[in-house]
Amino acid sequence: MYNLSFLDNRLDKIYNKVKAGKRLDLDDGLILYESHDLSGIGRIADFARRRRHGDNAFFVYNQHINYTNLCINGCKFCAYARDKKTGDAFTLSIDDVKLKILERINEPVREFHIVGGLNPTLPFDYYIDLIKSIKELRPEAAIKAFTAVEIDFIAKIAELSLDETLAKLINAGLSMMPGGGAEVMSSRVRKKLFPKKISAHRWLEVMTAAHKAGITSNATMLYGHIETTEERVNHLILLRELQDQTGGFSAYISLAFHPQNTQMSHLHNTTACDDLKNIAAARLMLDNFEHIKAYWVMIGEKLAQVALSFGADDLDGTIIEEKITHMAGATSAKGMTREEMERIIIAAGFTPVERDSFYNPVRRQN
Ligand code: V47
Ligand code: SF4
Repeated sequence: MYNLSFLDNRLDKIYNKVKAGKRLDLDDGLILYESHDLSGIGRIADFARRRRHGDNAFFVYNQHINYTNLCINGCKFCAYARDKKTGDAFTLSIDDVKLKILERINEPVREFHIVGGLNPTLPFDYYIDLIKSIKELRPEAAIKAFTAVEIDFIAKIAELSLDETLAKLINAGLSMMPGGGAEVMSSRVRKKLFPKKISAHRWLEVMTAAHKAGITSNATMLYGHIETTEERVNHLILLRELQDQTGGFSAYISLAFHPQNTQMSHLHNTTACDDLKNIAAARLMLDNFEHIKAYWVMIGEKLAQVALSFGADDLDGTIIEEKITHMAGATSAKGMTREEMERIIIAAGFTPVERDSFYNPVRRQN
C-alpha cells in the first residue's frame, strides 16, 4: 500500500506530500482535477481515507423535510424553487411538519435534515416553532437545519444580529447546520448564476458565527456547471482556511450539478470520472476535514459505492423523501433502507457504521 506507482508521474509528488502529512497547494489541486490517471488519484485518496477511518463507512438514519419551495433568490441552477404562489408552490404549516414526523415516529430516525427556500411570508416564530415542535416529538434526534443562506435571511426577518438569531435557534433545539448554499465561492460564477444569493464572504461569516456559537456544520461545493478548475480548488482552499480557524466543519459534500428543469438545462450532467475526482480531490485538499461524503442521491447508489474507494467515508443517509435533486432530474432512489445501505457498503469491502449526526457510532455491523 505504501509504494504506489502512477501512470501520471505528477502524482508521485502529491503522494509523497500526502504520506508525509504535508499540505497540498493550488497547483497540486489543479493536477488532481486535470490528470487522467483516475485510479492513481483514487489510490492516493484511498490511502488518506484509510489512514483516518480504516475500512469504516458511515451512514445516518435520517429524514429530510423541505418546509417551503417559495424563494426570492432565483438561482439559475435550481429546479426546486418557485418565485410566486403557483400550483406547485408549497409551504408546510407546523401541523404539516408534525404529521410528517408522526408518519415515521416508529422508525429510528436520528437526524432531521431541514432546508427550504427564502420565503418572505414566514415570520421568525415559524422557524422557532418548527424546531421546537420537532424536538418535542423527537427529543432524541438531532436537528440539522437551515443553510447559511437561510440563517442570513432568517436574521433579517427577525431583525436580529446573526449571533442573536443563532442563539435563539440553538435554544429552540437546533444542533447542526447543513452545508448547502456555498455553491462555488467565486464572484464571477455568483454574478452569472446566483447574483441574489449571499456572497462567499457572508457564507463564511455565517459559518464562523455558527461554529463560535458551539454548533458544527457541513460544507459543500456545487460543481459541473460553468466553474473553472481553479475556482474549484480555490473553493476547497477557502473551506480549509476556515476549518483551520474554527474546526467547526464536520463533513464536506460535493454536489454534482443536475441540469434538468433548471435555467441551465442545456448543460450536460456530470460524468462518473468527474464525480470521483471531486471526491478524491476533496479528501486530499481538505486535510483538516474528518469526513468526506459521497451523497448517493446526487451521484447514484452505484457510483457512491465506488466512491468509498476514492476518499469518501460516509454515504449520508437513508433520507426517504429527497426533493431538491429529484426535481432537477436525479434518477437515484428517493430513499434507502438501513439494510440497503449496509448491503452496498459491505459489497464495496467496507464495514457499515450507523452513526448519529456527530459521528458517534450507534450501530456497527461486523
Ligand atoms: O444548497 C440546488 C444544491 C443544495 C441543484 O449538509 C443543486 O449534510 C445539484 O446542501 N443540482 C442542497 N445541486 C443539498 C445540500 C446537502 C445535501 C445532503 C447533505 C447535506 C449536509 C447538504 O443542493 C443547495 C444547492 O447548493 N442544488 N440545485 C441542482 N440542480
Ligand atoms: Fe432558493 Fe436555494 Fe433554490 Fe437558490 S438554490 S433558488 S436560494 S432554494
